[in-house]
Amino acid sequence: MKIILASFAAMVVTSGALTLSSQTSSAHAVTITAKPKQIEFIADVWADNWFALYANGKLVGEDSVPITTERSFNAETIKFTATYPLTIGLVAKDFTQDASGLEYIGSPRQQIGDGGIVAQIKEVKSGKVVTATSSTWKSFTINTAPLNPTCVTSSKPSTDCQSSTLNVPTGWNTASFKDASWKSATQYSPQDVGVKDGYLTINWSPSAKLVWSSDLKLDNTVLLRTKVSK
Ligand SMILES: [Ca+2]
Ligand SMILES: [Ca+2]
Repeated sequence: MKIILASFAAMVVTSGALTLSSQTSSAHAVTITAKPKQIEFIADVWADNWFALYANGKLVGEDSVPITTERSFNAETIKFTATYPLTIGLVAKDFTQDASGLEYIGSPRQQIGDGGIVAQIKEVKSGKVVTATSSTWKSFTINTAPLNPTCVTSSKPSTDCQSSTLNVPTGWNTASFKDASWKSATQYSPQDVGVKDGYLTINWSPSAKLVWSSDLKLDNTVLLRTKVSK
């Protein structure tokens, strides 16, 4: 009976509305942790030559044509479910025949190939583009080859060309990863990248830009990431 009276005494009427005093509401406070809402997304990705797509650290799709394929210019459309805040990670790889970084080795076309990737991610329900690759994304280069581009004319590039490969940073595709030391992705024009095949089949949002590290030719494996807070 005492408790009921105490609670009643703490209630005040303000402008006709019944309000609990702060003392009463804090005494009865209940913390409710809402489960983050699962949202359906759809991603369009085109890569010269290969990619893997991560959402909140989880692999949600990858290029169906292996990186061992010399000419691979297909686009992929990937559906996945994830929650906000949404951290998107892309592994982007340019094809190289071996560690030299070259392609068409031993043929008259022996050359240093180039990369390039574009992606847009929409909410399935609203169709709204929630993120798309641009210079607002961060990039980190894992593999560079050749480090000595003059080796492109060598008759034995596999021994003459030098390369550099870093470890993939742990947790690079998760929300908590500190990417302050990463560089802004570099935007390229369709002409720079030489877009073809699958690129032409997707209706790209104007916000979706072709990106890579600052070196479209010599950097062959690049990580890209962004965070979308909703
Ligand atoms: Ca390429
Ligand atoms: Ca290359």
